[in-house]
Amino acid sequence: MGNERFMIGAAVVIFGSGVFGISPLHQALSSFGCETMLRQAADHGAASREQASGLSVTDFGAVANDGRDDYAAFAAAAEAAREQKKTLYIPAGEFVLGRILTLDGVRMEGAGAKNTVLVSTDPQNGSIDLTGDGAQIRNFKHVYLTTAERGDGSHEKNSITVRGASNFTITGVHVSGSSTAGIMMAYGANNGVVSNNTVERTGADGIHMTTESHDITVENNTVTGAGDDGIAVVSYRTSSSPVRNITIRGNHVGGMSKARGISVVGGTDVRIERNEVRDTMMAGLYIAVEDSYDTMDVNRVTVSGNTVDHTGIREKESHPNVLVYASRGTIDHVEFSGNTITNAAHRGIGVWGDGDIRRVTFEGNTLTNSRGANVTFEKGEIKLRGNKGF
Ligand SMILES: [Ca+2]
Repeated sequence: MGNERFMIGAAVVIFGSGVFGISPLHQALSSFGCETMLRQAADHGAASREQASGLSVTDFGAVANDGRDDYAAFAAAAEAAREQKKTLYIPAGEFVLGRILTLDGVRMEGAGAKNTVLVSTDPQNGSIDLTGDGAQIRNFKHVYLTTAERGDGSHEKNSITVRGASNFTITGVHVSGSSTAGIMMAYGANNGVVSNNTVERTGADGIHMTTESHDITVENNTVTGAGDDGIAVVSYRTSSSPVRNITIRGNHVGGMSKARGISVVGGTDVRIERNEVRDTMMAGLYIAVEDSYDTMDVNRVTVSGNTVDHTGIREKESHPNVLVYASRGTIDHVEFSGNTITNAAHRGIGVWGDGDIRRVTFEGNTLTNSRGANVTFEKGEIKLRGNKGF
C-alpha cells in the first residue's frame, strides 16, 4: 500500500509540477476527450496533496543506504510532525537508528515493508515507542542489527512499545528480530488497532498486551518463531485493573514459537476468533491464572472459530492443544465454540490446576487426531454441547 502511495505521489509530481499546471493540463486533456486520464489525474492530485501536506525524514537530514545514523534526523522530523500535525513519510531505503525513537501522537509511514527498512543498532535501546494520542506507524520493516539476551525483559529492547498511547494504529509493519517483545502494549495503552503486521524471531512474546491496556484489536497479523508466546494478554496483580476488551482475530500464529500460541494469563472480556495456530512448543490456546507470575483472574473469554493444529510439541510440559489452567485465583465464563482442534502432539484439551475453575463451555467444537487423551477435565463446571471427537 505504501509503495503504491509513493508511486502515485511520484506520478503526481510529474503532473502537478509540469509547465502547464493542473488547469491547462485539464484543458489539454479535455480537448482530446481523455476523461479517464482526467479522473486519474484528479486521483493523483488528491494523493499528491496528501503527501505534500506531510513531511519526509529526508528533509531533516536522514540519508538512505549510507550506513550512517539517522536518529537525530528522525527525532527532529518526528518533533516537527507532532507540532505541525503532519504525517511523517519515510521513503524507500535503509535507515539507521542508534537510539529509541519516540512518536508522540505522530503518524509515521514508510514506502512498504519490503522497501523501507529501519535498522536499530543498539541491541539494548532500539524500540520504536508510541505515546500520546493518535500515533500511527505503517508500512515499513524494523530490524535489529544484533539482539541481546532477553534478560530483564525490558521494554527498551522491544521492536515496538506502545507506552500508554491512545487511539493508536500499527499496520503493515514487519518486525524481524528483537531482544524482547515484537509489539508490546503496556501502561494503559488503549483504543488501538494492530493489524496486518508480520512479527518474526522475537526474543520474547510476538505481540503482548499488559498493565491495564484495554480496547485493542489485534487482527490479521502473522507471528512466527516467537521466543515466547505468539500473542499474549497478561494481567498482573500489581496492576489496578486487568487487561480488558481485547479482540484477537484472524491471526496466523506459530512457526515453532517457543511457548504458547495465543494466551490469556489474567484478563477480562477477551475475544479470540478465527485465528490459525500451528506448531507451537506449548499449548496453542492457553487460558490461565498463574501463581508463579502472580497474575489476575480470568473472566469472560470467548474462543470461537479458531484452528489449533499440532501444538504442545515440547516434551517437558506435554501441553494439550488447548489448555485452561489455574494454579491459583479464579477462571470463570470461558466459552469455546466452533473451533477445530487437531493433530495434538500430546493431548487434545485439558482443564486443570489447583485454582478455582468455574464455568467452562465447549459447544460445536471438532477434535481430531490427538495423540494421548482427547479431553482431560479435572476441574471446572464443564458444559459440553454438540462437540465431535470429545
Ligand atoms: Ca543513513
